This record gives sequence, structure tokens and C-alpha cells, in this order.
Amino acid sequence: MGAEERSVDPAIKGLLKVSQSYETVWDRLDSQTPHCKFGLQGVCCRNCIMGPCRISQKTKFGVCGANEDTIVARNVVRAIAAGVAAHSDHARAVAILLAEIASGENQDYRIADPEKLKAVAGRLGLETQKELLVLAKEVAGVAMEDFGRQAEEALKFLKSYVPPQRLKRWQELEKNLYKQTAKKMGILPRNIDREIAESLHRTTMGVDHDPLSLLLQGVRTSLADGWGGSLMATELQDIIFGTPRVRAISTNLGVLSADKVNIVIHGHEPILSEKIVEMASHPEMERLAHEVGAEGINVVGICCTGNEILMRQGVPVAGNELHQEMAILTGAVEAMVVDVQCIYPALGKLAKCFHTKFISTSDRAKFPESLHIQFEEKNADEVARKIIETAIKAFPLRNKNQVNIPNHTSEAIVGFSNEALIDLLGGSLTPLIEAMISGDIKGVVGIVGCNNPKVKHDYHHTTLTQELIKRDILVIGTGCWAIAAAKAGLMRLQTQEISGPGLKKVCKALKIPPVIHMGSCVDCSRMLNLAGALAGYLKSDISDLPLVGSAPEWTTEKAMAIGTYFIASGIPVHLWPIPPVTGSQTVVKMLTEDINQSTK
Ligand code: XCC
Ligand code: SF4
Repeated sequence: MGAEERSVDPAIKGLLKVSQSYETVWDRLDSQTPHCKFGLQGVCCRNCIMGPCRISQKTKFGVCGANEDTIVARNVVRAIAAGVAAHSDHARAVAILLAEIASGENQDYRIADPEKLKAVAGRLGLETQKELLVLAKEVAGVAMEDFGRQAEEALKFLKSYVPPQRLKRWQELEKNLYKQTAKKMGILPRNIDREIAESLHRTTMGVDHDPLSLLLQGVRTSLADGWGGSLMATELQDIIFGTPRVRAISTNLGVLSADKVNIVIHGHEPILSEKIVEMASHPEMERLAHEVGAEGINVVGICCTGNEILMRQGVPVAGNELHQEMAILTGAVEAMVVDVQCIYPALGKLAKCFHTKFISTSDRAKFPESLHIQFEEKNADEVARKIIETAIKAFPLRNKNQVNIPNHTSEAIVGFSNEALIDLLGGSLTPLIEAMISGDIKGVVGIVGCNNPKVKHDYHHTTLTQELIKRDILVIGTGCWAIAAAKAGLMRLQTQEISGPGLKKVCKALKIPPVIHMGSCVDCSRMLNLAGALAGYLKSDISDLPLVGSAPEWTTEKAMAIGTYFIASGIPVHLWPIPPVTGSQTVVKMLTEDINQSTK
């Protein structure tokens, strides 16, 4: 695969041409191609040691007797559970931090948005006329209960946020399924950890073999993410770090500086990245940078932790998933600092070819050839300082001849939390709803998810987005899609000009781009919330609204969880590449046909 076929991003194409001697994700994809066809179809099982088993025309059953329907469904459920575990473990860390701020145990963080705290508390049905820290403790307590409840009762967060029609729909579905099949099949999640654990339990050898029952457990687990863990992460992070406000930022590798110490933060949790941003602007750090001949410190993001600090602090973002190796290839990165998720283990080896320090920080994520600087929330200031000093010390080792920063940046308007969006709309959703009723806006599509080297980088993200806005469809989204759209210049006001006439009119009146950045992957919950608010306004169900979701370059198990909770919430979903389910006609039919009846 040549550089031209790998990406639509001019910064990457240019870099790949001069960096052919370094191995990247595309080279490793080439050497893994063709992929195992059993894996692609989802018909291999390694869930016990009588196997591994795979289903083909010749062998229709695993050693235990499991058929392709069971095996495909089990694999789907496992992937969803893993994705939910990632988002929800992220949420757990934020809930614990909020509790520690409330108790005074943690002095390195504070509550940046008391208004949001009150709003969340109110939503959860708590009495809000209380001292701030007392309220914070109660909100954190509700969050933690959603991880630990043993009663057969739905998540408090879910019940407090989901529109009543949707909640009723799920309850009826549970009842009807029981009536029709005489089998108990739950849909409402009870406890985030429990659904993940139960998904693992049910998919071990010899437990659940009914594809419908399995997939419904996948749905239940995904709902523990969308209306549980992810939503909690978004809401509690807004409380601690501030609710995003609309602002302009720069994107792409050109945000790296030729003269400053470049620190790239990659991963997902703003608990780390917010601290690094804060400490990097400390005069003492600036002074140390000047001492080694740098003109200052330049912090930029990659992937979702990049989205977090871009939304809240206006920090530039160097790129999305497929930029992580590219950033190191510029030869201008002093430190690549990572926490959890979407981090290629290949970064360690690549960083060794340059002066770049590849710094891992999380007790949950260690890497071969990384320099591990253990992050501790309680010593966040001190650890952040140590990380920044390590980056500063690497600056004099930068080899000027190796530096190749692509001269590409794009401006983007970002920061559309629902709160910011409603402010822009003049305090209510009325203008948006009126535009949808009049037909100026024909619908809303939420695009999410990753990059995947099997897809030309950013091609589907940007093409799909443009084709939709041309047809008067408002595009909102998160994650690596959002970075792709920002880099392609689609989040500027100028994009109004390539929109359909109706959408153009609305966006001009509101002074917004037709392509809306709603944050990181956990912030897909902002889209659910927006859908819920629209449904609530119209006293209808989410499935009655002209909403669609898409993950056109998806990679991670988290995207599988997101896709599932969108569908279960009443929003049809498009995925590319095809998920590994084609080995079971039963599962394919359930996911593409039967699901339409049950989510409507
Ligand atoms: Fe990861 Fe969230 Fe996917 Fe990007 S988009 S590759 S999950 S960083 Ni969520
Ligand atoms: Fe094979 Fe069944 Fe074991 Fe899976 S659970 S590896 S299908 S024997």
C-alpha cells in the first residue's frame, strides 16, 4: 500500500513518503493480510481448552457441540463487555476522584463547575440546597452504587436520564419476551460491573447458548455503558474539569512546535491530561524549558484525551488514532505521554529510533519499552511535574536533521456540550426542533469511532460527513471522527457553504458549523442525552426521531458497545468494516432485521 492509498490527510501522506524506513501500522497490516477468515466471520471460539474450535462447512460444531450461532453471539457479547469495561472503568476512576475531592482526601483537584454539579444532582433526584462538597459526596455515592447494587433494580443514572417512553419500551420488551418465550431475558442493566461479569459468565464454556438470550445480555451490558459508565464519565468530568464551551482550536501535526518542548498526550482520561496542561503553564516549568534552549512548552493531544482537553481547555489536537506513530515520526516530540486505551504497543520501539520519551503512567496500562512514571491522583501535581521535566530534559537530544513537522493545520470550532448548544440556541431546543419540523434540517447523524488502517484513513469520516450535510443532515459526533472532521476543515463556519440550503440557513442563523464536535468517545453520552432531550421535548420516544448513528472506520471493542447502545436506544446504526458476525445467518438476521421491530 503506497502513501497515497493510506490516508486522505496531506500531513500523513507527506510524512509517510519520507519515513519509509520506519515500520508503521500499515506495514503490520500488510503483513497480517489476508486475515484469518474464521476470525473475520466470528466463527472461532477459544473459550475453553477442548478448543480452539472453528466452524466451517466440514465441521459444523465445536468440540462441546456449540454451533456457529452460539459462537458468533458469544464473541459479540464478549467484545461488547470488553468495550463497556473500558468506558466504565474510566468512569469509576472519575467517581472515586470526585468522592476524594469531596472528602478532602485529594487536594490536587477541585470542582470547576458547581452549576453542573447541582444540575447532575437534581437530575439524580437529590436535594441540591446543600454545601457543595456534601453534594459532591452524594453524587459520587450514587455513581458508586451503580457499580455495586445487588438488587434487581435498574441503574440510577439510567433511570434518571433516559426518556420515560424508552424506559417503558425496555420494560415492556422484557415482559413480552418472557411471555412469548417463557424464558427470562433482562434488558435493563442493574449494576455496571455485574453486567460485564455476567456477560463473561454466560459466555464461558457450557452456559448460555441461545443467540437471542446472549445478544440481549450484550444489549443490557451496552446500556450500562451508554446510560451508565460513559454518561457518568462525561457528567462527572464536567463537574471536576468544567463543562465545555464553544471555542476555536487548531488541529493536525502542524500544531507541533519547532522551537518548544513538545508533549503529546494520548489515551483517554482527562484526570492525567488536565493536570499536564495545568502544570505545563507553571512559570517554573517555563523557566526550565528556557534553560535548555526551548522557547517554551507545547502540550498537544491525540485521540480522546486530546478531545477532552480540546473541548475544555482549547488545547490543540495533533491527530486521531492513526496519527500516534506519525507524531513520533516528526522527530519533534520530546514526550509521548499515555494513560489507557487505543495506544499502540508499537510506540515503544518507534520512540527508541528518536529522542522521544514514551511515558506510560497508568497502573492499568504498561508497555514494552516504555518509561513508566506512575501516576497517582493524590500526587497529581508532583507526578505531572516529573513528566514535564522528563520531556524538557529530552529537548537538547532532539536531532534537528531528523525533524520533519508537516506544515498542515486546520482551524475548528469545538466545545459543543449540550449546555453550550442550548445556550447558542437561545436557552431551549425549540429552534432546532422547529428546523427539523420545517424540513430545513432533515435529520441528525451522529458519527463516532476510530480509524482503522483497513479503511483509507479519514476517507469515510470526511466523505460521509460532506455527503450528509449536502443533504441537509446535521452531523454531530465524537472521538476520532471528530478529529478527522476538524482536520479536514469541516468544523469551520465556511462549511456552511457546502451544506444543503436548509441546513445552511439554520447554521448561518445560529452561527455554527454544520458539523458539531461533541467530545471524546465517552461523550457519545452527550449525543444520547441530546436525543433524549429532543424526545422529551416532543413527548415521544427516541426511535420516533430522524436520528442515525455511524462508525464508518471503527476499530475497538468500545465502538461495538457504542453501536449497540445506540441501537438499543432507538437509533439505527451503520458500521464499517463489517463486524465479525457473518458466520451466523441467525445473528446477522437478528442484528439487521429483527432488531428494527424490537427497538421501534
Ligand atoms: Fe480510540 Fe477514543 Fe476509537 Fe479513537 S475513536 S480509536 S476508541 S480514541 Ni472512540
Ligand atoms: Fe470449542 Fe466449545 Fe470450547 Fe468453544 S467452548 S473452544 S466451541 S469446545
